[in-house]
Amino acid sequence: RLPESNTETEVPLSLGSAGVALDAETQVSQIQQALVNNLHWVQGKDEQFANAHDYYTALAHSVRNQLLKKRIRTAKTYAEAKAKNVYYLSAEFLMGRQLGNGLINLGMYDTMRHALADCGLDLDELLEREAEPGLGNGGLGRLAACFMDSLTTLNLPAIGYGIRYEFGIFTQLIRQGHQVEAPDKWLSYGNPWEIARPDYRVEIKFGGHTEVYKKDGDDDYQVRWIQAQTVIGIPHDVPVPGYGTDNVNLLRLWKAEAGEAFDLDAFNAGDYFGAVANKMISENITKVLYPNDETRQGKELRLQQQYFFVACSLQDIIRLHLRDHSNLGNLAEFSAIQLNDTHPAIGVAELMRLLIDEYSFEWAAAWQITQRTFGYTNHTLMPEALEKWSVDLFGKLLPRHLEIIYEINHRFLAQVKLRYPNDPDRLERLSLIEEGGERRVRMANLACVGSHAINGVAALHTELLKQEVLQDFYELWPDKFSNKTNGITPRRWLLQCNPRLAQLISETIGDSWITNLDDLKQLEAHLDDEAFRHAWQAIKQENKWSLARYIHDAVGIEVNPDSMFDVQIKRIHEYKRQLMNVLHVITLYNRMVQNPGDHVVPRTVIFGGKAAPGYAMAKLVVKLINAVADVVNNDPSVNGRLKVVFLPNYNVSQAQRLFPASDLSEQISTAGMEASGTGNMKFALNGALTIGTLDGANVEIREEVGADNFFLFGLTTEQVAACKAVGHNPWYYYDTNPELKRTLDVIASGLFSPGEPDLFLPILDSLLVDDPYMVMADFAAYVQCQEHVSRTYEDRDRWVRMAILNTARIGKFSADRTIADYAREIWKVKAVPVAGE
Ligand code: GL4
Repeated sequence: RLPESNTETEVPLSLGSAGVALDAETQVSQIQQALVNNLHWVQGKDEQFANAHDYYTALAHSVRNQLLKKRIRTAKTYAEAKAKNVYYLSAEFLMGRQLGNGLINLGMYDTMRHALADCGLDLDELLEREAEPGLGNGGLGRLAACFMDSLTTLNLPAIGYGIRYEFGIFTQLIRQGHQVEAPDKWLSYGNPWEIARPDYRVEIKFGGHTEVYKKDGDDDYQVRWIQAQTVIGIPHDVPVPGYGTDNVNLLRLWKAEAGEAFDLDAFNAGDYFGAVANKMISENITKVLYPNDETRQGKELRLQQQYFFVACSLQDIIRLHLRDHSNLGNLAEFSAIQLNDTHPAIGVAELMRLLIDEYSFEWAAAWQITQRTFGYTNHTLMPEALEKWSVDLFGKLLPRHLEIIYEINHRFLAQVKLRYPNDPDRLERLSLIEEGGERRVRMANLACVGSHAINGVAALHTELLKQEVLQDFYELWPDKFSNKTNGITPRRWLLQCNPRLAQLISETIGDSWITNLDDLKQLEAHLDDEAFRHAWQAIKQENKWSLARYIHDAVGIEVNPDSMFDVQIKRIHEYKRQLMNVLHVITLYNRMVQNPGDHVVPRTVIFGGKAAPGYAMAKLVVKLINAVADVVNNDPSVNGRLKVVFLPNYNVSQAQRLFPASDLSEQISTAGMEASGTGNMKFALNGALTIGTLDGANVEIREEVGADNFFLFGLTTEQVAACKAVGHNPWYYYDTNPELKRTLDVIASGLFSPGEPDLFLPILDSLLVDDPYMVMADFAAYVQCQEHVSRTYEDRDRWVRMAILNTARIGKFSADRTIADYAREIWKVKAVPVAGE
């Protein structure tokens, strides 16, 4: 039922752009024409042989063509405007699937669905064919992706720079309840969204030594770096659409390839295999994403990855600057480079090296340009995440950078000494080099010294940065510090993932919320409209039914869509306290076994999340969740009133199914440990209520939605600190709380580990020996708060009102607001809108 293909080279689709509005019939037939052209001329197949993947690829190319058309005009507009650009440097971009998002942002989604249905194709089915680009671990990488969406939607000229990992975050399998990792071969069917740009290749040096020399006709000495190895960086560009705009920005990801000159030596010496081996070593740099969140991996390859993508990006930024300007003296006026955590912090030393060694700037001038150009965002208070590289390793891999860091440090500490003449401890703490034991380069200190702006990602987190982790820097430069509370894109996290709710909202208050999320406030005026509340509830119910089907297909568990969907989805980490959640589940189970006749509010407790492969305790928690699920789900006396689900391989695509179907959002980290959280925002936006501690952005979410519409429990940051100061005694809680005692005893009894009675001993030990995450201390308050949650859920009308208020009052957490704040206060960049066709 598709038309004949034609040989026009330009696909004649012109939807979503301002200007000529085609009538619906013409639009549909043009979409079908584009699709068949791409099927034939991109995939080289016709309808007789094409499979779903071919149709997906053809469709992706149709959307990509629209994006590229806009991109070409965007590039022209930006070049003419000579405007200031944002360069967002991040080792992770967790973009999620591109096709659905591209269709939404281009305004083509409904027309496309219709056009495909008209020729017997199901859009949803094709969307499922796309491999998820999992180029990040969790919140930090996903934040970078939300920021790209908002940067473009706000028409800000921006490039996201990162790494094109051949293998993204591992695929999580569950075997006998244990996590097993499998490689993520996301590129095996090709990637229609990227364009390789070998013409913008750059050369990156590694290793070797430095030497002093005199430039011709110059009296001054210069330093040059004689490398041991050269690696080539090839940029791969992914177009990033915004919502309702003709601007299209770029995500530019670097792939490492072997540098030829070096291979040739070995080749000419007759060492053919040696030459090829060298090629493999180079290409390893961008092979695989390190799967740790909140822990550092002190591996040489990780430092190579960091330097590689930063050095590639800085060369690219300089190339772009020199295209429009005669020299680099005004770089900071036209470029704002943001460091997404310390992973790209080596950029400070690399820009200094480029300016001084390659472009002959004096130190002072180079330093001023560098500081004015960089901004640094800190994303965690966890000490195990603070990056420190051994001076030995650093000097071996980046000898010139180590010299430059020593020089930065020397000048910096001289300045500190002037201000604090008799304070050697402070000097020691501020130093870029950690002494005592193995000397190490402190990347957070390098980032602080080399940036003009330092920010945290939620109000509480920024305060704790100022008081604790970065206190000395705050005392030195209070004006450098500011808070930028995280946000999420309403496009992917409501419009795309929850179309039914999005439609109800737009029918009720119009669709301005899509780009101005504060407009959701207007929903409050409809709170007393019974029909509206019913419609709201019916949508949640439909979403729960569809999640129930998904759960059944994924893990074979039958869940009751009328039960409360109680959801905790995030990386598995002790501080996030999935363990406390499971202990609550076991407690509910114990009650059912002991008092089978008691009335209970039925719950489905859903978990999703990956554990770092080397994080034994987190993996054991995954096993415990699955073991508890096995017992609870198969005990007839429970009678379906409690179900436990661990969904394997939590990722962005799965998240898009989970948030819209959730009733209760678990945000239960130990106070003072979660920098912000962003899943908390996605739940509330989709009308789930939060049970949470006063941690990260929870504090501000509660402020916005109102204390009455948030289930708060647990110790505060100050109380946690006070408790630890006097010596926290977990046994006290075991001895005085009979339900908690029973819960731990049941685990110890081996009920959840038949044949392996000692399996969960490390968990019990951790709880009873030092309980660093205060699970024992917060448990009673958590259980009590959960009872309050259950009682509230029984009053369904009250619950729906609270849910509506959560959605209505969550506008602050749009990434559009976050990005507007960065743009105004840190980057000083202005919008450059691209004119419609
Ligand atoms: C994180 C924080 O843990 C998380 O709270 C925050 O929301 C996110 C984005 O700012 O950054 N830091 C690291 S490391 N991983 C994260 O997800």
